[in-house]
Amino acid sequence: MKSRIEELEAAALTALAGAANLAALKDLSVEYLGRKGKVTALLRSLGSLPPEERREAGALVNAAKERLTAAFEEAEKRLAAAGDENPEDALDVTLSGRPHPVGGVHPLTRVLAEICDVFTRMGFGVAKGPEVELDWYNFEALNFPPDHPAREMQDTFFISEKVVLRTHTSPLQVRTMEKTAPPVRVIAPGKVYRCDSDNTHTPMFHQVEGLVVDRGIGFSDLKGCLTSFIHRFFGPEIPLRFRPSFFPFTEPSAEVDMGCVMCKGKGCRVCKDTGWLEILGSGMVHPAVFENVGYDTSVYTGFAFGMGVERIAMLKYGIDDLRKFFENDVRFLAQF
Ligand code: 2U9
Repeated sequence: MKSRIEELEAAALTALAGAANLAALKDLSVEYLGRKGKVTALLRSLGSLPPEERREAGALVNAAKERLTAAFEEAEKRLAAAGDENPEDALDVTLSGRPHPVGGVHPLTRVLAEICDVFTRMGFGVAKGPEVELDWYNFEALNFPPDHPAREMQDTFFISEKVVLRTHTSPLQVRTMEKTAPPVRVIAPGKVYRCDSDNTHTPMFHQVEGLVVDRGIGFSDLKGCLTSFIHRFFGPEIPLRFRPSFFPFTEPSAEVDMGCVMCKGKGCRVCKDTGWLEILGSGMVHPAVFENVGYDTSVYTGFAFGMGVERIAMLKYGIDDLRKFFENDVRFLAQF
């Protein structure tokens, strides 16, 4: 009897050592310690022993059962801590995959990059600079004298009397001209700030401005450059018109309209039944601006232009509400 107990215990411990995972361990536990298991059967068989042997054999089987129970518990802890390493149990290859949503480029970033791309292909450089600006770069150098009424159009956020959040990206071109002698061919993309907030205005928006300075630059260069841009960006068939306008930093100035991309000029809600959409502002750089940066106005002329990126993006993608760009609703953003 003693050797049968020892053999059974040894066999159980060998099997236990080979159990690769919790499921195999459970099967072994049933096989040895379960109600119909081998140890239980051995205990039951004690009844057939002569009474004088029964007591000693009973003690041996019970001791073996206790050791095995402890060994099973130990093995269970070890396997649970190590994680289930049998790939068949760890991985259900029939489960459908978990989707990992892929992020996208924000529509404004995309449109900004596309605008810059058209101009860099034409040979423009890209200027970068501070969003917190000196009054000099934002206004004075651009021919806005102190107390000039045109300053009021800009709804400025003031940091202090002489420091503002830039209301346009024009300071970048002034800084470029200060650093570089003509010829200059640069675009100035970036965030601008105006103290204005309603359905069609946000306190921060994006602009791309441009500046070309050289000998003999005329209004025809302005028209050619902006026509090329709009035709590249919106399509080669789009009609354009140049309307007289006013900006302190350009003279003469012109606003550029393109045929409505929604109704093809027939008249609709977007173009307010005019058939035309205002797309950018432009003009020949005012000589006072050149004087402020030390450019010789008897030698150099130039043109400049500016556009709102949100407006361009709305027209390009048929978006009807400016605020959609800033709500960060993924259902909107995922469409781009
Ligand atoms: C320098 C000289 C001249 C930049 C220009 C405009 C016309 C213009 C608006 C378009 C829509 C601003 O975002 S918007 O509201 N801009 O109409 N901007 S000319 O002229 C410059 C810039 C820099 C040194």
